This record gives sequence, structure tokens and C-alpha cells, in this order.
Amino acid sequence: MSIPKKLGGLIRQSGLPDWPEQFRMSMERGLEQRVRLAVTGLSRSGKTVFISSLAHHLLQSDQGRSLPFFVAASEGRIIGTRDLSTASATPFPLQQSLTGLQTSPPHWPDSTEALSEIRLALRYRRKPGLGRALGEHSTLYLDLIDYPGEWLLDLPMLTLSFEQWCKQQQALFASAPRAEAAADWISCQHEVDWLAPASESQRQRLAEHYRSLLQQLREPPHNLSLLQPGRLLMPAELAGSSLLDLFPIIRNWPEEPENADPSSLFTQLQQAYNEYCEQVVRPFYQNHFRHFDRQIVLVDCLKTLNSGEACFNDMQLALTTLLHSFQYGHNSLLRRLFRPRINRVLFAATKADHVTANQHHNLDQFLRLMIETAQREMRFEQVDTRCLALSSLRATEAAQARLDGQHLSCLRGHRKDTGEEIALFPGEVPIELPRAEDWNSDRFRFVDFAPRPLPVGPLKPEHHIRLDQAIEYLLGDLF
Ligand SMILES: Nc1nc2c(ncn2[C@@H]2O[C@H](COP(=O)(O)OP(=O)(O)OP(=O)(O)O)[C@@H](O)[C@H]2O)c(=O)[nH]1
Ligand SMILES: [Mg+2]
Repeated sequence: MSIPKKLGGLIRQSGLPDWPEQFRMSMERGLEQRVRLAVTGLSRSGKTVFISSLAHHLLQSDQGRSLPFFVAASEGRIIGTRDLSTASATPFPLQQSLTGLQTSPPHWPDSTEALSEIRLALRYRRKPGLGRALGEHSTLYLDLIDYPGEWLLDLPMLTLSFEQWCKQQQALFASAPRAEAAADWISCQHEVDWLAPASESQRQRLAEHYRSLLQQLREPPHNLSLLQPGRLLMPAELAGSSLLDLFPIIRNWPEEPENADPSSLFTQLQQAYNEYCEQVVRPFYQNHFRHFDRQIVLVDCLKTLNSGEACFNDMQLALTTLLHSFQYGHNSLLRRLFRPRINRVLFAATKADHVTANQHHNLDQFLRLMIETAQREMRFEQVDTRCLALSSLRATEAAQARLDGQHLSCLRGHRKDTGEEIALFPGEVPIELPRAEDWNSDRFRFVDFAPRPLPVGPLKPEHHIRLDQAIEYLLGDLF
């Protein structure tokens, strides 16, 4: 999406791109500003629901009712809002998401299959003080993109050669549960002479086998995240393309690859890998993932507790690897002048409505354990970070039950799989990493809920959990 003409004109006339960032930012702030918020999350982590809910609440923020901790809204300083996404060639399907949540029975949005973008304009009254000298009113343009979570994990491939990628996959496939699930596919690789002449159909057959293996690893009971290439799982416009006949060599790595026949599987795969990185991943990264100012990283911690240690370790590795693809911190002056960098990151444990309110603090803590390494690296770059459990759209309500004369905090809602209404005690979220025996028991069984119907009219604070705190942290200082 381009900057509105008027704003672009103002920024160009004032020569802003050539000025040091602090100065440029305060000048832009004096005029109108554009904020690009990266919504980062693995597949099914809650990106589409978060963007839908964020947009829906912000578009009502001039009424100041549903976001009490978003100070500009609660002070009544948001004076008008607009969704400008229709100007985009690929607008985010906000209305479709909301209609699904407002119908009876309501349903969650479908898994995302293509990239889309949304731009919101928030017109606000400045706080009393110096800034008022620049005019009483200003506008903040907020840009977000939504995309299939599977594609995100392709970004780290850009820093790896084919050989490095194969070695990395080899290490992953050496341990459970990949090793067992992939036993057949691995044994096929034992028989292959990678350097000998080969047909394309041979490569297609092995790639097809690999694709179904990735699908299997993505689903329960494995629920793994670090599955590459992501387009094999969510191909969109590349469905059927030979670029996707791609898989890593993890057995019999050839001794002298330079002697490979031009038609060999080795040559074909290496070429396919390089083309995939250059023609698919790099344009996606360059067009959509380089320039962000703020970031929210959505993490489905409860899924890892349900699925076990391998799922936890895999998601942790996927997130840490992935976050290296973003640019953080303030760094050198030159870099600051030409590239915006992410200077504030919120790690959010999504679906906090799957646990009772007294467990939200534990969920914050568990998330902190999970993203410890990534958070430490960001702090080194002087990036502000915070961990927060939230629910973009609250699907449950609090209930009380009595057991052996004691009051228990419970949840009431409709199961996602059957639609049946249930009241349950979902259990506690650990604040330390579970020991091996705890992972293996049935200690954690957090149930997925269907959404509650979203009203067509005004929203209220009870429609989310801490979404307003997330907005205040990510954007509050800009109003
Ligand atoms: N209870 C509850 N469930 C949620 C919430 N947000 C997401 N979910 C659940 O998580 C599922 C996935 O959410 P999405 O927003 O579609 O996830 P995504 O990250 O966009 O997934 P992909 O498009 O596949 O990458 C939904 O179908 C819901 O079951 C929430 O705030 N509360
Ligand atoms: Mg989605």
C-alpha cells in the first residue's frame, strides 16, 4: 500500500528521509505518521483472529468503550477512524471474518491461504503540551499484513545454501518424532544415487512423499512447526509448480557433488532450492517483511502443553530461528537513516480464554520461558520487549463450581470440535518447564472453544482479554 498522496507530498517536501531518525520521526509525528506492525506467528497461532479483532476494536475506538487500557481511546482522544484497505489490490477480508463471527452459530475464520493487507486511519486529538504546536489533530496510519503461517518459516532458508539446509534437516530428522514418522521416506533415500542421471518424475515422486510427510508432522499428535519449505503445505498460486518438487537430501550426501550429472537428482534439487529461495522467498521477504516499526509475536503456548515436549522444543526452535529474519534495534546511524527497524516487540500468548483468569499470570510466565533466547537477543539490541497473555476474541466465560466443599474457578463455553456446551476446570499453567514425566502424562488438556457470537453493534471490554493492553504497549506512545 502506498502512503496517501497528501502525506507522501508532505514528507517529500520536507526532505524527511535524509534526516536522522529521531528528528525525522518527530517531524513525521508532527505531521502524520505511518506505523507498520508486524503480526508474526506460526500457523494457527491466531494471526487472522488477532488482526480481525484489533481492526474491529480500533475502528470503534472513537466510541471509547471496549479498550479501557488504550489510553488515547479511554481519554476520548480518538475522534474518527477509517478502514482504507479497499485501496489495496489484496485487501484483508475483515468483513468476511466478522460476518463469520456474527452468524449463528459463529465460526472462526478459515486458515489463511494468501497474503492480504489492511490499513487503518486513526484520527486523534493530541495530548496537551508541546506537540499541540503542530496542530490539535493528527492521523496515525496503521499497516498490517496477514499471510499463511507456513510461509513464515521459509524466511530463514534465505541465509542457508542447499547443503546447509540439508544438514540442518538431517539433524532434525535424526530425532523423535520426525525420525519415526519419516522412516519410510528416509529408507527411500538410502537407495538413491544422487549423482546419477535421473528423470524429473523420480524427483516428483520423492517430493510428493515428502509433502505428505510434512502434512502428517503438522497435524496432531505431532503438531510440529519447523516444516520447510512452507509452500509445500500452503502453495497458493504455486500449486502444481515444479518449484515445489523440492526436499532435502538427508541420507547418502554425495562425496563429490561437483561430479553430478546435469540431470541428476542432486543438480535438480539444488537448482530447485536456489530458485525457490530467489523466486519465492526473497520477493516475499523484500516486499513484505523488511520494513516494520513494531512487532507482535503470537505464540500458542497451550498447544505445546497439550502436545508435549517435542512440540514445545520444535516451536521454540522455530520461533528463535525465525526471529533472526527481522531487523531489530537502533544500530548505526547510516542504517537508521535508510531502514526503519523494529524497536518494540510484544510477545503474546494467544487464546488466554482457554484458561481461567487466575492462570493468566502463569501463562505470561510460561511464554517468557519459551521465548527466553529470542528476548535476550532483542534486549541486547536495546529493543523494548514484553510478554503478555491475551485473547483477541474471548470465547469463554468464567463460572464457579463446588468440589468437596471448595469453590473452583471454571470456564463455560462451546467445544470447537462438537459445538457442545461445557463447563470445565481447565487446569493450571506451569511456571517452570515441565519435567519429562509431566510432559508424558495427560496432565495438560486445554480444550479448543468455538467463538461466542460477536455483536453487530458496539463491542465491550469482555469481548477480549488484554487486547487493549497490547494496543497500548504497541502503539500508545504514538498518540
Ligand atoms: N478461544 C480462542 N481461540 C482463538 C483465538 N484466536 C485464535 N483462536 C483459535 O485459533 C485458531 C487459529 O486462529 P487463526 O487466527 O486462524 O490463526 P492463524 O495464525 O491466522 O493461522 P494460519 O492462517 O493458518 O497461519 C482459530 O480457528 C481458533 O480456534 C482467541 O482469541 N480465543
Ligand atoms: Mg490466518
